[in-house]
Amino acid sequence: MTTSIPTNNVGLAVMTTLRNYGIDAIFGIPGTHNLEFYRHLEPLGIRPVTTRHEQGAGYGSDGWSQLKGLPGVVITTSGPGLLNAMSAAATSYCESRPMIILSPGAPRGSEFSDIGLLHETKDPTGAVRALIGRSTRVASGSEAVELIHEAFAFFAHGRPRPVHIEIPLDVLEGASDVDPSALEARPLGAPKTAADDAVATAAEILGRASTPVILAGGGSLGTGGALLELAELLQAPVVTTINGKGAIPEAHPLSLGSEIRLAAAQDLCNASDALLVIGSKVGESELWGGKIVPQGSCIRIDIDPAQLQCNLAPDVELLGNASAVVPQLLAALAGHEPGPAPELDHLRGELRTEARSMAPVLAQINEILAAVLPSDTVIAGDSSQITYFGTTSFFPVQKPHQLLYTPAYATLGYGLPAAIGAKVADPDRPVVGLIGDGALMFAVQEFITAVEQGVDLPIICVNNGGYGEIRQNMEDRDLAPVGVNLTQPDWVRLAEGFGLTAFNVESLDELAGVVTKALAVKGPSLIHVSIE
Ligand SMILES: Cc1ncc(C[n+]2csc(CCOP(=O)(O)OP(=O)(O)O)c2C)c(N)n1
Ligand SMILES: [Mg+2]
Repeated sequence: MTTSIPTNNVGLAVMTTLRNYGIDAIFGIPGTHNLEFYRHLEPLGIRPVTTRHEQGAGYGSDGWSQLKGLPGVVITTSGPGLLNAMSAAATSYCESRPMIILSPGAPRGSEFSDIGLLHETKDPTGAVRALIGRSTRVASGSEAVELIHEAFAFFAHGRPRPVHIEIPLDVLEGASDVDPSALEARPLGAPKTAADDAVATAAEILGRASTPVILAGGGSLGTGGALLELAELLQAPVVTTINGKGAIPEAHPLSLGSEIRLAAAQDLCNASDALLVIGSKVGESELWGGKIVPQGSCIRIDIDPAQLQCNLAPDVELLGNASAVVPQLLAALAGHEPGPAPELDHLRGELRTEARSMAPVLAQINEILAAVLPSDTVIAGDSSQITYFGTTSFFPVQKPHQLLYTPAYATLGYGLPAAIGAKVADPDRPVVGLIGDGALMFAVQEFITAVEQGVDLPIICVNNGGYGEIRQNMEDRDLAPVGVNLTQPDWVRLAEGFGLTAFNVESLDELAGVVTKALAVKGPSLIHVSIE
């Protein structure tokens, strides 16, 4: 069948704009309505990663984004494809991560219709807007392109959150109305600084503090070496949220790891005479029921004005991009003489004991992995105990984004596609999935995506016979386990069926050796570790 669709269409304008910002991979599933995005991928040098469910496309794009430092781009078809990606979009919203979702929509004139169109959905942008805020149905190619420029500016200067653009099918397939010069990437400008007087006040408080502490969240990850410099200048211990893991190297003597959810770390923050909170909502999901109630002064840095007061009212608000504000603080503290190094060994010991007591075997698995894996390895975790009782505390990282995880939204099925996305972004970087049996089953179809993408990717499945966390929750309230002890597949045969190399680990003594073998495997591999 020949068609009269112009090749210089709006699909080309949109994809060209994305390519001009450096996007060289997209995650999605082609469908009848989104083909005018797909037509242009190969000519533009954009790699399509076809996952086997759109949720995996969303999480794949998140893993890719974290390693690439660019927003993840998801392309779905209209209706079900878009809705399937919504857990991932809601995750990016909750975790403050940049993502662009492109979908086709009903042609102009048939929006909101109920006439039996393919994938007819009552109000897709209304539904998506309810979840993530930014969802727009455009009326033209120029509007779509403009929204992409706006998205990049927003990711650079706002709290990153997903953006959805719906392009009516007739617009998508129609001739481009966009001037080629409008497709060029626009300069994003310098990160936003905070008001000088607020910086001076903050520097004064921090400069005279005798027990300063830095609490770094996900919003601190762009500060590079400046955060460590500030910590050293103040001799301030740095404790991070899980999203802030690696804000400074965790082997550094001032690092207390990503342990803000532990009572001893919260006590330290609360007792400090000057607490500097950077890019964190200080939310319940990061504090595990604890509270940050500083007895001393509190300073917050955030790019989102609403977050400056969220959960904790500071004495000084520094509204700006942490990557600009931390250097501002350093400049304002020029000449400051660092105080004596804080004595942290005892506290560090307490934190490790507290963390280990939650799940000693999961601590041990992570310690084995930390010893055998290269220090720049990226671990993709999931909402499984092995991640939040294990990797967070017992897999120290050097850099940001070495643990891919969703501590707040906590969706099962994140880890495997995120690992694939990370590996697509940086094929030379060691990436390992470390995932519970329950979580892995939410995304098991993405094994074939990993095979298809040719990624060298060991996935470790920690099998405790089902939904261990929920089983524990039930026990804690005197409920007999119901719906949590799960029938397990033959994991090795399952993985082999998809074309993975698979290993069974019978005892933890074998784990290091098997992981070393898996690291040398071409393509994805599964390591099944039963800890039942
Ligand atoms: C999409 C989704 N559905 C349900 C839950 C509730 N939930 C939280 S943890 C968990 C168990 C996960 O099992 P597994 O990955 O094996 O980890 P384990 O708890 O056994 O360590 C469940 C069902 C969730 N977090 N996300
Ligand atoms: Mg389990």
